Amino acid sequence: SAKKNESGLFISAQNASCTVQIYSENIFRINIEKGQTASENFSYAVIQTPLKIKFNITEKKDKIEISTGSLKLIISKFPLRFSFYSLCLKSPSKKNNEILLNEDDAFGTSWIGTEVTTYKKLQEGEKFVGLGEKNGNLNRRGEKYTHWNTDQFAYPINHDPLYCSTPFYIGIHNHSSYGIFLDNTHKTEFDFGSSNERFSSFSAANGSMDYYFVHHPSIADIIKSYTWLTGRMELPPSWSLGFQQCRYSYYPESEVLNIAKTFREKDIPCDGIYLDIHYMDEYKVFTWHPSRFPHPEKLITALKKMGFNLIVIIDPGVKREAGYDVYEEGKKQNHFVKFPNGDEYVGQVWPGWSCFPDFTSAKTRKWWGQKIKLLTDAGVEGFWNDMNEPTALGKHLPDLIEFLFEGERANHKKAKNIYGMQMARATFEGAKMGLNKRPFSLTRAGFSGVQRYSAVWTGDNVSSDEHMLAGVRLLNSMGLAGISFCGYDVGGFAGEASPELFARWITIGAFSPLFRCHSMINTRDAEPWSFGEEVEDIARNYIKLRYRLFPYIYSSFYESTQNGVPIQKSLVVDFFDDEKIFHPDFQNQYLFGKNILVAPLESRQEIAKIYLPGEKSSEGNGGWYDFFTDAFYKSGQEIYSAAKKEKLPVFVKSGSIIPMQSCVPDLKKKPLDVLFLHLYLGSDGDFEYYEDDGSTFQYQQENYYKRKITFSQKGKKILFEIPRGKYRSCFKTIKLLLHGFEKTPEVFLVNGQRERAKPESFKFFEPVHHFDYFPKQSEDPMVLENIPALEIENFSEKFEILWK
Ligand code: MIG
Repeated sequence: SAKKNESGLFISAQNASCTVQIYSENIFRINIEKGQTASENFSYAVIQTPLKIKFNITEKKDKIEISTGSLKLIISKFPLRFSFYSLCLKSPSKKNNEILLNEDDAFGTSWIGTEVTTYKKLQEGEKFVGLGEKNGNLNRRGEKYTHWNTDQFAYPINHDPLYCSTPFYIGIHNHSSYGIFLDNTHKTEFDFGSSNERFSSFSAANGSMDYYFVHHPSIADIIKSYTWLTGRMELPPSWSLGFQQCRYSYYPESEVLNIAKTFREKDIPCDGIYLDIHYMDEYKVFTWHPSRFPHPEKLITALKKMGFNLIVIIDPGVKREAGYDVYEEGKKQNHFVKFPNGDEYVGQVWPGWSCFPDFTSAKTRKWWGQKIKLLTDAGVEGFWNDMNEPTALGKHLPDLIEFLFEGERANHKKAKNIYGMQMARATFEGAKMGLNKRPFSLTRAGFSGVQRYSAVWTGDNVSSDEHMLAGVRLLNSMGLAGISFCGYDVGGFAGEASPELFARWITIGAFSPLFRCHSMINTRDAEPWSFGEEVEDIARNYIKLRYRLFPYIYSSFYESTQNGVPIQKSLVVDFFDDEKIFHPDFQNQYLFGKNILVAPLESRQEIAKIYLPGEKSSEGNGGWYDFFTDAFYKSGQEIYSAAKKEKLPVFVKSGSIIPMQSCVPDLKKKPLDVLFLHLYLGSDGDFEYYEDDGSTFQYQQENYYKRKITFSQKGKKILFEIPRGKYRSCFKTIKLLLHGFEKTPEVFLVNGQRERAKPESFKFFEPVHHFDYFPKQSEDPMVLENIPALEIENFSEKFEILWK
């Protein structure tokens, strides 16, 4: 029997009950439980409640139909099965009322012991993508994955599970796509037809079958809906988008200062330096080692003078030691995780036997946040949460330990996957209070929604070519699960990179959201200058390029805070209907921001095979430009491109608008007052430019400079809309560089005024010095000559540029 209510309906079946809730036009929640009661499942991940929208329900003898304008669910009664249909597909190849997903007739949702599983029919040609930090191919068909936050040092590239769990995937078939988010923190499993041709399934070891079905015609919108449900990242401080140098571990303070000085002497931009566990006194969290770091404030002030922020590691384990105030306080105030009989759980981590704060308690998070103040008071602005799977030096904590879980109470089996995210939350919220400006926070473990509190990195990778490319795929996949700010250890954590590998890795890393070098204790030096002068030149070139691209990158981050669309964006987001992008040769390719295509490749490979996606149209001249040479290629073809280590294959889509600035040593410094706007002709395009002070929360009071720029190919027109917001751009002049004219028009009309374009040369890189046999410069100077450029000085009002 079914009962209609405000947000959907409640269904009572023979052995189970089911709540269907309409969250939005495009999101339906299904929650199936044993027994006849509908419980309000508490969720750490979901921050929304159902929108008040209209939906229709019709009930017949054997089925119930429930629909919004976009999505229809047919629930058959005997047996209870769920089928989803699209009502929002419009193009001829994508038909409405076609099945998006239905269930295995025999199995539907069922239990084995406490484990609950939902079986969906494999659709014809169905592909699966996403699931966050998961190894493997872009298309996950034929594989099975587990979500169980795990500390795995030097994980093999097919290893599963890793550190962070986001049980959200996207299914693709029949020119259409949908998303499923299983909101259950227990161990969950996703089987995409791994040993059968009949079903895909998802299951949870315990708790209810609580999932959200999301559907839109585009994957970007599916991610937008998923991040509406689970939240989006807050705008990070601009400095955290610069280059960051890490090491296990830099100490004492003189070494830290030396590293900082070397960056400046060598003219390599950098914004952050990390302290790993050796900065603490006996690895005790919230302490400083007395001889290695006797004057943290002084050190931090000196670093800030040179343009660096300090980021420190924080582990959850609190050393059990009489007289250690953090331990004593935590014990007295009841902050630590306990066994069911009330004894403290004690596990072994870096400081020795340690207790674990219960981050699923609001009181404990607050306490932790106040401790963070000890660090912010010293001037720390970056926080690196490690070991929060949680792990006892790679070992699993006992299942019976207990967590508050916001009053619901839970054992470790239920709390494990959420622990890391709640630690990141405690750290982030404490840091915000302590700093009163945007902190940078990084975490290893997390769960769906972790993006609200922290960036995530992919843990202990290895210095190898295959790991470098596997890492690219990890980030591509994390972006599909709402984690826009993510990164891998450039150069590889475990093992040692060859100069070639380090060079390639840093060029790719320059086009990743979090750009950080890190390496393991007792391995070779791994700073950008540690691999010889040739590699140093390459590293400098690409790090500088990253800094020059800052206006583009920052605008992309801003956009992602608004719609959750990944910054490192797998090609599947824009081109899911194109078979080719799933091909192993091309699956690593991604877009960095809206329009820059990156084609990563192994270090020794000197020729890249690349697929340039997009429709092959006879009309128009849409396509891709080689970023460094301006060579133009039509969409929808495979090409080969020279890819020596100093030239990563990077392309820009026609119709792109890419803003760039002059290079700065660190992003707290203002660039020169010219904003370079590169426009690539060929198709229509637009870009939302975004700027603010880069560090405070003032942008939340409209203290930003936001401006839409649109380009019409047919109309031969570029339009700059009136800037929105109260912030004043730091740029005084726009230099518009027009790429792709076969013949430059004689005159341009800038707001009606006749102007001539001046030929400009644009230099990407300084020559690289090769030292193989004898000193020689790179053959390719990477300068673009004769690009028509227009200089616009007064650009505060709306204006347009026309040509014939
Ligand atoms: O047990 O803090 O993934 O980045 O350097 C190892 C030392 C603990 C693991 C992290 C790694 C970090 C290391 N940590």
